[in-house]
Amino acid sequence: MATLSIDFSKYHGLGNDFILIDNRDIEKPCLSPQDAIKFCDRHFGIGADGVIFLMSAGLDIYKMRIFNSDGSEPEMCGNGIRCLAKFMQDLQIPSQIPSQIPSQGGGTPEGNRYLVETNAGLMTLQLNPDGQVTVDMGEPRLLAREIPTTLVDPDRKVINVPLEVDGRVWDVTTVSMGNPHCITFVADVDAIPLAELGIKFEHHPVFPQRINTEFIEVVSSSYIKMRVWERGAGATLACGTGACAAVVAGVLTGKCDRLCTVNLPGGDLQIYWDLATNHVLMTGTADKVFSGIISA
Ligand code: ZDP
Repeated sequence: MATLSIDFSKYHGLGNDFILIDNRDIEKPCLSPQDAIKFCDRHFGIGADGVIFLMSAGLDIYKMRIFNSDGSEPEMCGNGIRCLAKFMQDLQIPSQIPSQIPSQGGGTPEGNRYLVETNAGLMTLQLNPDGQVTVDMGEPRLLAREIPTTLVDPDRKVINVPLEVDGRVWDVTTVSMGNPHCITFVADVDAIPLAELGIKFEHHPVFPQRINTEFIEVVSSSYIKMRVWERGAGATLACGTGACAAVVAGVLTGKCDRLCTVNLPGGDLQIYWDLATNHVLMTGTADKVFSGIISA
């Protein structure tokens, strides 16, 4: 007998794909982590890297929650939050703050702007007239205890620190964008055995909350190529928080400009780490694929 009947929409940001659910009317996510595992399955379910819930945290206050495809709950999700911005616009939720983008014809400014709470803090989402979404991802966190990692003393930063994984020493830089990232610069990202290494980084004992791992090839100071192994989701076509973390690591190690394009298997993201505010801005696409009803 059917026990569930839930409307959902499928979106993706550069091929990083999510099941989005309007969960504003109830306090808890309407799916359990076990349901998330089931519906994310690409053969026995809808197929996705995660499930995202649009929650209401009070009158006109929105919150994002997300389950990875393994049922774990990360603090934040960069590609997912761009999809959420599109989802909120498609639900005709009015702009919460005045747009910063002047209209072409001099009338009402274009592009909804939303404020969304996450477990990594408050994010500002801007829908751009060209269809892309810019998210103010807030400040990167760099201290070892904020990642968290035991690689160095808790109040120090991990910038180019040697770490042995799979019998090889890698110089790593760690950055938290709310969720933890370990960045390694390599000569050729396509030569990296991603699945084999990624799982070993993810479960390395120096990362008590596990880790997302990004391998970066610097093509130029304003263009880098990234391959990612995500905590709880494995190899994905893109990772928004990872792209932000990679540019922060690139700036800290003198390899990247503050404005940098990150090429991922699913496409490009523009990242800007603003010196004046210390905030990281991420711009990229987010697209709807289809809607349906979960009935199980
Ligand atoms: O931190 C984690 O456990 C990630 N798997 C969360 C998802 C991150 C994501 N790929 C992104 O774009 O930031 C969705």
